[in-house]
Amino acid sequence: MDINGKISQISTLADLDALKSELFGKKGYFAEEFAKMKTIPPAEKKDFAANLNKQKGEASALLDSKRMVLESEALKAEIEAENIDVSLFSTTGEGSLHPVNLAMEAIVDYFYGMNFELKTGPLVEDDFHNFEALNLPKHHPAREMQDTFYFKDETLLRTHTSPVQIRTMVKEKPPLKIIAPGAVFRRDYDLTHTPMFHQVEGLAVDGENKISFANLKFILEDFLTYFFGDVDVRFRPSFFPFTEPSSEVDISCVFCKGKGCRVCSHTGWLEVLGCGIVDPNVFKAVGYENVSGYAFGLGVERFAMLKYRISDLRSLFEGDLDLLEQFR
Ligand code: 2U9
Repeated sequence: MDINGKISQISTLADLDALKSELFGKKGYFAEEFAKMKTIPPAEKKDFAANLNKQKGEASALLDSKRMVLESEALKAEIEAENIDVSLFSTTGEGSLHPVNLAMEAIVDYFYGMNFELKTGPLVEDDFHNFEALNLPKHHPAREMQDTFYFKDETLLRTHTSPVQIRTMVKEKPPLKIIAPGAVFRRDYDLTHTPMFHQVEGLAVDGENKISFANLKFILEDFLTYFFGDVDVRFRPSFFPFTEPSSEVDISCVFCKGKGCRVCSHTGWLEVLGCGIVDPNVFKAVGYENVSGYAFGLGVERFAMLKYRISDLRSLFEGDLDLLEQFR
């Protein structure tokens, strides 16, 4: 029998299985050939058997490699049939930016228009850029508020976008005005906190005594009325390790216009960002001398929720089409 010829003609896995039983089955070719041993003269038996075993081994190996080829062709055909062409037009409607990205773009647009330069940096950071340079030395209790995810090589997921400002100052000379948007990570998970969220932080640095709290108040009041419309803005003293003095900033409640409701806990105010005059220790860490500066930071999810009246933070992370389609 021309076994090689038969195997080379096979084009489907079903044909292959059929040929396999034709060759190796109980009443198959090799069974019948071995049965002929009885009639072979004793002197020729050894050669006959050796030849047959060789044929059998070769046929088995050929069938195995043919099976591999046919199976990979079948898999390729299956993948090609299932292939999704992401460049095709949608039949269900156009996509849209996620509300967090919409808010982030609106925030960045404002500061871009105010001559701030856009900067980004790595999500996996080291201790120096994320903590040490920001006046948060090892074992400082303020680190507990920003616990994060650590890797074995002492790198970590950044807890704020501040390392972007540190990297910029290490590389570039003052004066500078920069805005740093992006994802940040913290060991937090409850109704109002997620392990990943987005921040936009800003930093302005110029010569000694050139930048004051008045400059900071102006830009944030202007920005908040640009973003939220006609709101009142109030500054409250606070503490951050990287700024001194520091302040938290509230806007009059966008839901009740300051009258007091459940969202603002009947205070009439909503806390929206933190800011301050950059602590001299931060400038020392990056080798800046005789400078002054202001910095601020905000959580983009909170801005998106207040602007678009989204009540549950978790809905921003669920890919819920009922929510997302409203932003088309
Ligand atoms: C450098 C120096 C100072 C950035 C600042 C805050 C205050 C702040 C929070 C807002 C809501 C974090 O996302 S949030 O939870 N941020 O309150 N951020 S000052 O200060 C800096 C940054 C970089 C070099």
